Amino acid sequence: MLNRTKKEVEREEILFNFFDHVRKTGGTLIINGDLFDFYFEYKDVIPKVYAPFYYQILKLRESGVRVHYVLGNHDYWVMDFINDTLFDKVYDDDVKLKVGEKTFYITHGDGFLSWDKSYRALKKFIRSHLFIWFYRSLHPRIGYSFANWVSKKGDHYVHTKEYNKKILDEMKIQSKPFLDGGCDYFISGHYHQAKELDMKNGKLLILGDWLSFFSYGKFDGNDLRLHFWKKDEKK
Ligand SMILES: [Mn+2]
Repeated sequence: MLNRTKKEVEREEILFNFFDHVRKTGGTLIINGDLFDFYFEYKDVIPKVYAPFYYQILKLRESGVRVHYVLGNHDYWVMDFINDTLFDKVYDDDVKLKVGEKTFYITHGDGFLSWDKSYRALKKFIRSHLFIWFYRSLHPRIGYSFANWVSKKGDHYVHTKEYNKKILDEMKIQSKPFLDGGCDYFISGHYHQAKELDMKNGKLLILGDWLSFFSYGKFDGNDLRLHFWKKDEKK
């Protein structure tokens, strides 16, 4: 079997269990980035460790659910497999969507913090044509080993209360112009906290994650709410 920890397999089961639920409800599923710990696609090569996941997405789509994907900072480097084969729609940047009367601003969220200047420079660099061309020319064994090393090094997604509050206060400031400018909802991932906040105009949603929160936003045609899969709906 593929080289994964017990925890990873358990999380995957919970996610697929959620997908079963979405297959029954129908609608559109928008995945807001960082679904993969690391995804880098080559002209003729895709990572095999996610094969069960690819299968689940195709199954979802076969049942009539549309699946959109907003690229995150762990999985930005996609090609035609992700863009054309796997998902109905892929966004390589923030996206504004109108559903009925409501306008959604959806961002993965990385690079939004005002003090994150060096990260924004790094982000620009690792998304540049030159960097991607260079990285793609490395053998996948090297590219993946390096990325896994970086990823494990930075694997501290459980933050202190103070840090989370600082992020939330900043995201309130960052989302305000969008919400004041006509968006009903500002949705961000990335920050590993699950928050639903009514703002002066509209609502700020920070989606949490599927590592410890198992949380998601659900729009019922009228309002967008944050849900917790394990607590609310797991049958
Ligand atoms: Mn992220």
